[in-house]
Amino acid sequence: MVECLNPQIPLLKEDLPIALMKAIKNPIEIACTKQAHIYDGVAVTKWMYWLKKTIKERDLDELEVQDYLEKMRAEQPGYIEPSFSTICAYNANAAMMHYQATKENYATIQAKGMLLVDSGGQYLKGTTDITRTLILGEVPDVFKKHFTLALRSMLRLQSACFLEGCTGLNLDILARGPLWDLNLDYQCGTGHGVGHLLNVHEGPNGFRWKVLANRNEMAVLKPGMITTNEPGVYIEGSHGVRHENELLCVFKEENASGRFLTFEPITYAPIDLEGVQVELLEKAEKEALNQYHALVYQTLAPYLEADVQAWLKDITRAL
Ligand SMILES: [Mn+2]
Repeated sequence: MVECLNPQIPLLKEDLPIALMKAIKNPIEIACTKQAHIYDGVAVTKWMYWLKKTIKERDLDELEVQDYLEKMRAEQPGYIEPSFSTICAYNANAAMMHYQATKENYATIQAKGMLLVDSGGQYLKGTTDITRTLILGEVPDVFKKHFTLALRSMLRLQSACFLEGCTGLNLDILARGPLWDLNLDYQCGTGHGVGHLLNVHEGPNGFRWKVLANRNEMAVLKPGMITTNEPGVYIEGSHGVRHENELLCVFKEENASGRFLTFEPITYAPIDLEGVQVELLEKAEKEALNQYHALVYQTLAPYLEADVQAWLKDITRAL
């Protein structure tokens, strides 16, 4: 029981069975949400192609860039609306985790620096949430260093293999470890559950390192759960980078040691290789990136016109 404004009506604070029924997606929800992610990936890829091409020709601004992404999503089958307000943040703006460009306050984007865009869509087939950080031209070396660091974090969690019984608290260090090694951190969770054509933030599953009494994200990870994986590096007054894929928890193998689970990324969009410093990637991380990019290309190519497809082929090339 918890306190309530009207003490005559106590609130029940128990885990209700419906929370897990929502969080563990059934086979139809999984098949549909994968289709929604393909549509979303097509929209994001077309938008990235446009952005990379257009910024070489003229300046853009944060509002125009986010409007174009919305336009690409609106062309997709069953698209309804954004799943949350888009964060389109240039250079130092990206260091503010919840920055929002407005008509009164937005930045001009030039063919240099880095752009972070966190966005998602509600489709009849499901809900998406994706972040990509794009290199727009010349950037200081430290931007690429942090781009690669956040990517290592994302890839390590995406590649996790773990015993059933783990919560997001057990696995968070896989993402946060590379940052902690350098005395860096991001002041937020690593990821959250995603609803099926429902809230883009949905408990009880999530990835975070800290036990917070007022949050219920201690759920044991189960096959069928979908959780975002979105580590980042934020340097106040300078830049911010975040890479976000959604992960579907799946069964891997059962043996004498127990029941092993792993993740399958269900976000299909390229990582901007222009930001990657290959020499900073460990062997397994490089393999995970190549494997992910092969999946992205194979999944999206049939939906793309020749020019976008050729661009995607190049940006997803194996390192
Ligand atoms: Mn998210």
